[in-house]
Amino acid sequence: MTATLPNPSSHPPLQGEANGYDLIGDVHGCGQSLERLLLLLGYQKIAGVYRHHERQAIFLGDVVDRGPRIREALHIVRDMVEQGSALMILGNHEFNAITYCTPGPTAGEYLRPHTPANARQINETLTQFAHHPREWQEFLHWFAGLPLFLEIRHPGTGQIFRAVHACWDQQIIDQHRAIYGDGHIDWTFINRSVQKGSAESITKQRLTGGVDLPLPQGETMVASDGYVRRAFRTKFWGHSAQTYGQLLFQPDPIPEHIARTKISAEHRAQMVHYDESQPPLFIGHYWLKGHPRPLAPNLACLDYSAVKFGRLVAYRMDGEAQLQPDKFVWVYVDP
Ligand SMILES: [Mn+2]
Repeated sequence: MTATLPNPSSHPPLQGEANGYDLIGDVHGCGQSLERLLLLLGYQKIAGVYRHHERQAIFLGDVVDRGPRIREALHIVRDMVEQGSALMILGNHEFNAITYCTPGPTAGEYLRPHTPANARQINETLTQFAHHPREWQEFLHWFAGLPLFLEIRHPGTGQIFRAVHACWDQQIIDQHRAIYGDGHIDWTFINRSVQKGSAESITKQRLTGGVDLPLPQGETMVASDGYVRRAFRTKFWGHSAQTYGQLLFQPDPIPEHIARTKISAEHRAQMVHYDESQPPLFIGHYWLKGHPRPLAPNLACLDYSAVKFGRLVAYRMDGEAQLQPDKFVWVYVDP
């Protein structure tokens, strides 16, 4: 008897074998929009799983929370990853889901405290899985096996490109690699990530949440989502920023008097620099609006607020060194 080999034409590419990669931003439960985007990108549903004969999708994290079809979106993505037609990195929402649902050392408590704000973030996901508790546990364990970042060499051009949910911080990534070899985590990492000041908490926060700076003098502001914020999101590229307003990278403005203030030496020291000599990098996370375009020649954010009736956005990466405006592909998300 001879072993049956998979038919090469029906076998999706493995990592490093694809001719191209389709990086996809924050899905946040927009399962129907995801299917429309995959079809637009030329993926076909074969035996229940979306595949492309020569391309691989890379999900940039935050598939869960907020939207109407979280469970469907997760099944689509996990099936693709298990069949080799996609890769996925962790977003802050998947990471928070793991810690929110994992019991802590104290009886009755969880690694991520069940505060009203934390509960609100995950509420839609838990509601949609209310009748599928075992399935939800399986997804949580699957999340724990995903990496925080990827670095891939395009097989055609040899060009390296990178993916992380919010911020590529080389120093933190080097530290993580020294322990784990690559972007993966384990349960020790997850347990330590909730201890304030631990290396793991800094790694998790920086890579999946980016660089937040505190508002000066302990000021607070109410963001458009209703949350009270003590910090604001900043850029980690474009180093010409002199004021906080120029450094700001979030949909909500900060108070005018802060926006005009010169960046302090202390805050300057906390900034991360991703300069234009670095390989192309893909991120999600930042709730962009408008017409998708590169943020820098080597940087694209693919989160265009799909779940707020924006766009679900992909970038078709074919190993180019400079990202091109015409390689963004998207579907509009209708109310
Ligand atoms: Mn997100």
